[in-house]
Amino acid sequence: MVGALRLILGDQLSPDISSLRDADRASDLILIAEVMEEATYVRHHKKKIAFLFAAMRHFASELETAGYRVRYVKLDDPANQGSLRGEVARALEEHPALSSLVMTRPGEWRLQQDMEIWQDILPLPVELREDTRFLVSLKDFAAWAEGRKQLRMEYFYRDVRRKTGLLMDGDKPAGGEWNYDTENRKRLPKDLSPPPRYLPAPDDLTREVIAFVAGRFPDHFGDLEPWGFATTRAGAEKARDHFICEILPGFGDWQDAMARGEPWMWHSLLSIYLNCGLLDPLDVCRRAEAEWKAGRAPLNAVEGFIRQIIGWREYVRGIYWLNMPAYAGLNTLDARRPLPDFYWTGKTAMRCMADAIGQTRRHAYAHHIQRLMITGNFALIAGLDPAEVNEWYLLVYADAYEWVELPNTHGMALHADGGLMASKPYAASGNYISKMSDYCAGCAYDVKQRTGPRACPFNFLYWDFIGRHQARFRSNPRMAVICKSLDRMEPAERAKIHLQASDFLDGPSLKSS
Ligand code: FAD
Ligand code: DLZ
Ligand code: SF4
Repeated sequence: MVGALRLILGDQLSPDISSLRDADRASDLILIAEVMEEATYVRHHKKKIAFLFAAMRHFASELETAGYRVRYVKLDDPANQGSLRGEVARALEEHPALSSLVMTRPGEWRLQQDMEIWQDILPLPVELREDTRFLVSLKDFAAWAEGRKQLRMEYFYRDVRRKTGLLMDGDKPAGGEWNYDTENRKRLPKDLSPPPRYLPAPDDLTREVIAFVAGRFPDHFGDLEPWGFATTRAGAEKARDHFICEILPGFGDWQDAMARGEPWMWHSLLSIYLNCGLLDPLDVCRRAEAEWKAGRAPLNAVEGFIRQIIGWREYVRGIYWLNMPAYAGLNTLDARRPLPDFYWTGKTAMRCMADAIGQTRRHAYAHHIQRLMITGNFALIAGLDPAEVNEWYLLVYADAYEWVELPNTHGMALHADGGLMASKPYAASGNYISKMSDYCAGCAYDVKQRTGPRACPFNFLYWDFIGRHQARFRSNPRMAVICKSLDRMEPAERAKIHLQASDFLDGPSLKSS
């Protein structure tokens, strides 16, 4: 019997993945493999590994139920070769009748580089297919980007709205505006608590995987308990439906708000399922749109949510593949400081940082504003090395794959790409954090002080950051006002800021091992 070997990666758990198109259930063999190389190329959060292995095992059963022949290799298989390439070679050796290898392009450049040479070392035709689970192909993104001076997400997003017809009223945006972000910046009122979330307990298979990961990856970052992720498609769909029906109406209003001890707020918690293929992005958006059409969710919430998926998510993927591999090496602001230990331990007197990092350890999750304006903002204004920061983001979050993590970190948070993605750095002083959260009341630092023993580090680091890069920022119209404010500051105050920032950055609180 002649057939194809079809390799499916841990983040390709979609029945309509392009590598399965035209699969012959009788003669083809589907390979899914847990391998050390993928589990350790960065020291992923334990929860990320457990989630993915459990989801991979469930997906293998799903395919078997659908009639496919599946070869599932567990990590503790004594013959496990430790790499995807090794497992492909072993499968072909054991199934000599297979006459081709079919794969879908991976989500990371390093693996794609590896796969591109498989044709030279394997004795059969190798086909690497496009990943068609995105709304905009890489070819179409490149065509959109061609000749543009600035690649602004907003214009890209409008094109995708037109293309999909989502929230369109003929050729006009529903409600008259493309973007309702001005309505989405509310601070959480004191008497309002975020709603309860769907955080399922592990099933038997997942429990077994959790125990295995605890024993096999004890030194990796993060906690395995409490659990809270679905690991089947049906579970992911339940999480989606819970979000759409119960949470979505508040998504817009509190999208930028933060509250201590409240990791989820009104965010969807769906990236983990979207990124590994358990949910389909367009389907999720159509369901959100239906809620607005039925009058059950307001336009600012639904538009904001849909924009994140058909706008930002598609856009960062395009940016990644258009610019790799050079993108990862960019360091426009010449940031060189090592990552402080508290990014791992969460032990810092900065209450906002301790909360964001603590929940990252516990849940392998932080919402966007925490990633961007707390841990990302601190890394930016403290001048932390983008390579170290990037590795941190890639390993600590359960939804992290380089195609989505890198542009968000390098481009959005760190401005390491010199403004390719964001027209100005997302740098902010403690005032922003104080406005959007309840972190500052009860912090050891005083958010109102710029210098002095209790001054909030975000304050002196922010002004020192502007001072360090003033020559570059002056020519940016969106930074001109802030540069002028710095110009107006007394030289003695500027010197004080610089001294305090230097003492802090070189002092014990930023120790790194
Ligand atoms: P929601 O707030 O509910 O948003 C809905 C969906 O929109 C998300 O599920 C996600 O699919 C999409 N989305 C929202 N913002 C973005 C964005 N900026 N880029 C791409 N998709 C977006 N997202 C990841 O999926 N993986 C990452 O590794 C990742 N790393 C990040 C690193 C930094 C420094 C920053 C600032 C952002 C990062 N993001 C990443 C984007 C965003 O923070 C997460 O997608 C979001 O927090 C996931 O939680 P959620 O599903 O509750 O999102
Ligand atoms: C993240 C991850 C982990 C932890 N383990 C595996 C694995 O054992 N086998 C596998 O096929 N994929 C795994 N992945 C996901 C891959 O790293 C991911 O497919 C690539 O990074 C490309 O996005
Ligand atoms: Fe964070 Fe500064 Fe507020 Fe403390 S005072 S929580 S360090 S912003």
